[in-house]
Amino acid sequence: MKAVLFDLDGVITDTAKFHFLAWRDLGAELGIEVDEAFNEELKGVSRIDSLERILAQGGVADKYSSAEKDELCVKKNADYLELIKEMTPADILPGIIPLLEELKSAGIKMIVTSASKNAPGILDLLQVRAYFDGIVDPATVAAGKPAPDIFLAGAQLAGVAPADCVGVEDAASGVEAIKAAGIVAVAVGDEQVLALADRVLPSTADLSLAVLRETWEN
Ligand code: B16
Ligand code: MG
Repeated sequence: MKAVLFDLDGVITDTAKFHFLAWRDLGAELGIEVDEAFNEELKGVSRIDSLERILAQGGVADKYSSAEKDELCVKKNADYLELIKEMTPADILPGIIPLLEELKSAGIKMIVTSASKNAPGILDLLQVRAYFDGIVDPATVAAGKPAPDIFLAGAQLAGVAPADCVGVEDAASGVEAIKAAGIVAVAVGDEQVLALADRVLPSTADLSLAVLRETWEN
């Protein structure tokens, strides 16, 4: 194992609740209910693809022009940024700093492979950006998760073969993307939702160099 490819939302910090609140409010304005179960399907999914899924859920996908959809995305993101602006290092999920320290000491490359265009700003708020050797810009990859592109780009940014990487994810779409890239997947969360992963852990607190290495070796 030469590199670890990290998802951000749901792995390094829990921004999922803020994405949910912002989508729920936008949905309410459009007369479309976004509940927590539906929100699960939006995890790891890009901003525009999330909006498309919400509009499809409301049966109104054809009612909006692409310019109007862009405007709705801008609105959602403004609400989201307002919600996350007070984030601090206290919002880093349990076990993440010890893991980043262990990986750094072992000389293992660390790359952020998040669908979020806000990832660099969030890493700055959390004061963890310096740990990472690179952040894949999701705007530069052709297809979002569950397509493998972002994880293949992550391996390339690390200068390592996909077979020598481990991807860490919290979302079904993300695990699917990691596996499609031919990369070993460690997931955090519900075993049923994340069944495609090579290993599922209940919490980020269970992540360690030993667990990642052991999963990669097997
Ligand atoms: P943004 P991840 C994903 O981040 C989120 O899980 C998903 O809910 C969000 O829509 C997506 O980023 C895009 O985020 O609107 O900030 O560009 O889980 O891939 O780190
Ligand atoms: Mg995620």
